[in-house]
Amino acid sequence: MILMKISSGGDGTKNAIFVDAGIHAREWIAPATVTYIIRELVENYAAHPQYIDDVDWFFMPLINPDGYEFSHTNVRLWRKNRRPNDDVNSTCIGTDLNRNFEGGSSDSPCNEMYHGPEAFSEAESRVVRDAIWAEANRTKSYMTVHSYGQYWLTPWGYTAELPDDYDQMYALAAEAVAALTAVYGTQYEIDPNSGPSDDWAKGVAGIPYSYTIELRDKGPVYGFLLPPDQIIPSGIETWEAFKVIAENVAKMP
Ligand code: 0X9
Ligand code: ZN
Repeated sequence: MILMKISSGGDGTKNAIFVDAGIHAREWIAPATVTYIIRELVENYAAHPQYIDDVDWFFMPLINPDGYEFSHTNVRLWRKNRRPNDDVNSTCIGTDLNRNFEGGSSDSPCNEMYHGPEAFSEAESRVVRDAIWAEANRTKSYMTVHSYGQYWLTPWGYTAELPDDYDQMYALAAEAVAALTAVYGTQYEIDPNSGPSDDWAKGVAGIPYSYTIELRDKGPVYGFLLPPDQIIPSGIETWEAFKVIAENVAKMP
């Protein structure tokens, strides 16, 4: 699992942004879009140095590598990781890593949303948890990138109650989504209904602007099978949203 830090240096006290993608194997557009953003930041640094000079970035572009590989070689719509289950009575394989951050969801190993034998039973979710913890005190935004549906989701997922700072979370999401939509007109819906990893990042690790982003498209024809000619447009429009996040994170106290 690759953790990439992008920084212009300094004493490690700049505000930071943590991004992961590919927790669900079949959501191929997510690692691709995040890779596009990494490329834009690094290779076009001279065109917009402030996005690296003013914040530090931590990227984990593919946090379910075994599942991702399996979705290329065997089962295109695989979702979970690939660790065999401890339950000897079950032949089903894999845990939904985005249910392994907390309790709830399915306790059946054959279910697509199986939460695993206990929270953080899986190596992948432990690695992500530890990487987020290591920089949590200066990380202002955590974004976990998924597909599909074109949603910018805010906590919480586990309760219908809204976080105390929901208005600020919504305002930043709205500014980011407006910048994204301005490129090609792609519509995103902002909803309070997040996934377990950003609930954890906000509720436990204390990262205020934690979001789940569900990229293109809206289905039902393509869905997870997004045509390759949408990869670059997804990168271009999502980069505009990330710029807004970075500009705001840079200004945060
Ligand atoms: O179910 C998930 O983990 C995420 N959706 S996905 O289709 N990419 O798998 C986030 C869902 C957020 N919504 C709910 N918590 N219901
Ligand atoms: Zn997903």
